Amino acid sequence: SQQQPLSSFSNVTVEQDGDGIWVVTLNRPSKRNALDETTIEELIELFSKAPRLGARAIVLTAAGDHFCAGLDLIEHHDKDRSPADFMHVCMRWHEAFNKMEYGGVPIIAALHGAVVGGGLELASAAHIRVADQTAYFALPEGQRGLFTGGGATIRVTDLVGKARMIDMMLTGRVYQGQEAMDVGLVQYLETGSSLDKALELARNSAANLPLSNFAICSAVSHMQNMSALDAAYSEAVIAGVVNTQPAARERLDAFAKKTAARVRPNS
Ligand code: 1HE
Repeated sequence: SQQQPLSSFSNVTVEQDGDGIWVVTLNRPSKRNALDETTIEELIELFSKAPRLGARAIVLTAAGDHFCAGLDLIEHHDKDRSPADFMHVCMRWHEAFNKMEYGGVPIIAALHGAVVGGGLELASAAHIRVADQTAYFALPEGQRGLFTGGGATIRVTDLVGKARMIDMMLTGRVYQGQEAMDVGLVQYLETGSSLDKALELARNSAANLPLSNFAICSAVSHMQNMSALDAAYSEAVIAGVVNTQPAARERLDAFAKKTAARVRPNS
């Protein structure tokens, strides 16, 4: 069936170039891009549709001085939600972030300013994180009388390990700069613009065959949820499909004819 186009969003903007590079911008800077229910619904639609609307790589960025302040605390305060209400809120966050992590299209988060609480949960659902010198990371939920509900217990723990995760949650510890790199919160730390670097990485990733990227940006995550035995089986099946794709033939021919680039150390 024909894929429906994107709705017009109020809190998120989407720019697409002719090569399938999408730039998705959280666009509620006056509220530091806090994640309200509307934004989460927009992210669900966007990341559900993007793989079938031709996105080859997506850069996730944000307007204003901060990437994202996490859960919209004012909305949460005003709605005075019940446990069931908030459970359903969290289920929608999981829907959005799972669409990102398992959707098969590379997502590169370009980070600056506060990347805190649910903002860090959002960033951790991307496949690559790039920080600039202003970016800082924390989980202030404990201090606010809250708990993470958007997947941090899984994804941030995967990035930094259990001991650092519990320390961040208990003490509100802030990571930034080289330390954020060293603990694994980000993969790139830029002296210049994180957006420029994320765009470069997106273009590089988009030069891979889409089926390879689909496997990279879904299979690794799925395999983490499996036993080693099932993961090895799945890897064999996926490699069977990906590594025999007709589109790979030309790249293999180039290697055989010695015209393909060789892997060399960084200069
Ligand atoms: C907000 C939010 C928000 C700002 N919800 N409205 N997250 C936090 O605990 C982070 C809370 N926010 C902050 O610590 C700071 O706002 C920032 C470091 C992000 C930015 O500081 P600053 O000085 O630039 O801005 P500000 O003056 O604090 O806020 C500017 C406006 O943004 C103000 O609104 P205004 O209408 O009074 O102008 C703030 O109310 C608004 N704002 N952050 C709503 N978070 C699924 S569970 C997830 C659990 C969590 O994510 S807990 C949240 C953790």
